[in-house]
Amino acid sequence: MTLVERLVLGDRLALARILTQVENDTPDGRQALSLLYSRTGHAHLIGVTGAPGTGKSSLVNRLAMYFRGQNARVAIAAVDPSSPFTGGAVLGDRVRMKDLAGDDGVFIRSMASRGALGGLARATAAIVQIFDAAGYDIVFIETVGAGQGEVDIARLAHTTLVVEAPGLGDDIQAIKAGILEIADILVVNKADRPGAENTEKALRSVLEIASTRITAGRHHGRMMPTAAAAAASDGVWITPIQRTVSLDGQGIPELASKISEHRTYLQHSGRWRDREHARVSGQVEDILQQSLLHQFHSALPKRRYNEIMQQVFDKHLSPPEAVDLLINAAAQTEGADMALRATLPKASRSRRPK
Ligand SMILES: Nc1nc2c(ncn2[C@@H]2O[C@H](COP(=O)(O)OP(=O)(O)OP(=O)(O)O)[C@@H](O)[C@H]2O)c(=O)[nH]1
Ligand SMILES: [Mg+2]
Repeated sequence: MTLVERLVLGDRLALARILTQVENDTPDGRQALSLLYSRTGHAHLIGVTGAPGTGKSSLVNRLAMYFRGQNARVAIAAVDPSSPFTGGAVLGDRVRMKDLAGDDGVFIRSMASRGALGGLARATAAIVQIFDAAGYDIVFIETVGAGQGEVDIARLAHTTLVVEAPGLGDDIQAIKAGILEIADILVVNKADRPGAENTEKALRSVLEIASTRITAGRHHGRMMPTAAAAAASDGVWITPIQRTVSLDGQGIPELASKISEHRTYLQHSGRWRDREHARVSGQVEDILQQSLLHQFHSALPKRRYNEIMQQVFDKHLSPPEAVDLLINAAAQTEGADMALRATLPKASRSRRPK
């Protein structure tokens, strides 16, 4: 039996192996992804992001247990772009998620970044699809921080939770700057700690500012807050704030029902499909770029590449001129791929490289 056949039958070892292949983007991994793709599209993808130590893993642990209680199968991808050390991240998450150990309906995967965040987003997208195809109903994607990389990863999700905790004070500023825009639900975790109320108030005022802007109609395009985006069309989703205590589970059932409400909202408003389409086209674009670049580099001799680069360094060629020349040179090499030839800029198609 093949690994893919075993995965479909629920074999966890096969799933683990395929996840590794997919994460490393091996030919076997790509093949598995292709074979399994038609089985995807059922899982609810839930992104969980926020500053380090706000309690994301503990929260995911609690939510996972809650959804298990409703008989959903739950997978967790814990992404740690900030730490280059696999060991620490894996160990920490395993320990905190120990409540779920031994449960067959739960699968936890920790991923450490290997430098490139673009690569990490690509790997995460693929891993999430494998979980989906393997029949997990809910897939959590935990990421740390508030950078572009995390935003890219959050875009993979249908529902994004942004987790705050009291005592971080000025972090609200950072939230204002960007991450709030991706939040479908705001969570004030560690509500047992002093200052939870102030954190919630601060978040609420930020949300109010955002919603005033909606009414003023000043937000356009992808970067507008989800609430604004929703209000701009027929359906309305007002980003709720939920207090939780991951230590003892307070607020978890309420948070879980907000997550389910968001899913219903997405499905009824047509936004579920929109998000699916956005995610999948982003994935295709990403693979397309990667593969064209790969074809380009394998077609063009390194020596020729360096010669042209040297001309840019010497100011004999501008960067755009160099790109024209490079593409032209690569497309005219023996055995250059058809796809690469098609990328030839029209103007330079007849021109011979210098
Ligand atoms: N008092 C209190 N402590 C909490 C709560 N939730 C989590 N913690 C503690 O906060 C610490 C960090 O929790 P994690 O769940 O690892 O937080 P995280 O956001 O996943 O951390 P990173 O992945 O390292 O960014 C741990 O010591 C938890 O026990 C809570 O609701 N109240
Ligand atoms: Mg964590």
